[in-house]
Amino acid sequence: MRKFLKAATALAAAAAAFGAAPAFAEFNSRNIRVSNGINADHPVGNGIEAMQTCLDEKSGGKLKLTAFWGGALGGDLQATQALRSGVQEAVVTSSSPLVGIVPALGVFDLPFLFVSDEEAYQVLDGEFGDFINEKLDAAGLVNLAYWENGFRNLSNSRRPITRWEDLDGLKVRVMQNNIFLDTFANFGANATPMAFGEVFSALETKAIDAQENPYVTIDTSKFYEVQAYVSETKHAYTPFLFLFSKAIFNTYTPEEQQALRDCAIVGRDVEREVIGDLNKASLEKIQAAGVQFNTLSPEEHARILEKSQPIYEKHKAAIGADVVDRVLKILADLRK
Ligand code: TK8
Repeated sequence: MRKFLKAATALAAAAAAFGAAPAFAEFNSRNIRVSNGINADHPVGNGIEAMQTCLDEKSGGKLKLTAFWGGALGGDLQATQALRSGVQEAVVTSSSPLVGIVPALGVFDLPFLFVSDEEAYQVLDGEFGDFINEKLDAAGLVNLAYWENGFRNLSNSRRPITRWEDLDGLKVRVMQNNIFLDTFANFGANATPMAFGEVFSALETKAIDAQENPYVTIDTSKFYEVQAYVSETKHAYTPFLFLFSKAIFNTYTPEEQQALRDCAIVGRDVEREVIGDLNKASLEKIQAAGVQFNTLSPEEHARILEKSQPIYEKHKAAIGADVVDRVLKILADLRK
């Protein structure tokens, strides 16, 4: 009897000790604000949902993402500065408006750098992506993962663009980025830098004629409602960065940090997959709304590519010659 009691007490003590350890002790309750310039029905929304499901499992529901859409917390650049000063946790931003903070990001703005999604994924998810991440880190920004914005195409209210000369005199909104500015000025366009949040009304009031973004953005940001032509130019693949404030990240436990890194990759994969599916549907929706669509012939594609080459030399020093050479070497090896 005594023996039995002793064993039972030991068992109960062990159970109590086990039960007393709070579940997910390494995790604190965190409300993580993630701002976006695009709208909730953009595939970034699917990515954030998948990331949240992953975080719920890993943290027992303690790490919570709250997304703000349509630039509600400010545009890409403004939100990124809020991260750097530690007053906002996270942002999904285009790399292009951030070249003033990290000049090396300009490498992704070089016209016609990537030829396919697969190539972009290999470069971004590989050692080159890590190399850029170190530079972001030095600027107070933790890049959890490269999400997809995608190949950019041109829409306008004037005429189909079938060759680069058709851009002559066209008022094109470009991101706040000198490489985009020069790329379009070089085609003879009147390139106008503007924050994303102002694009719809500028198109609507005809303050500008044209803008360039992936189909899913032309769809979900409703640009097709105020544009008459869409031309498939695929002149750049600019990534989204899932940035976290380094100042805030540094106050998180290693388990919280790891969960965020892992789940940002889960979200990335879902987001890229949904974009892959939605691209075609978005283009169909744009056309069904009455927007005229055209592609460039292979000859004109070759000409526009050729015409863009001086941009590489012109911006090489500003981006960092080592950065440009490095990516070109990786791409040459991938294409062997
Ligand atoms: C949304 C932007 C947008 C980008 C642009 O905040 O500015 O044209 O392509 O997706 O990041």
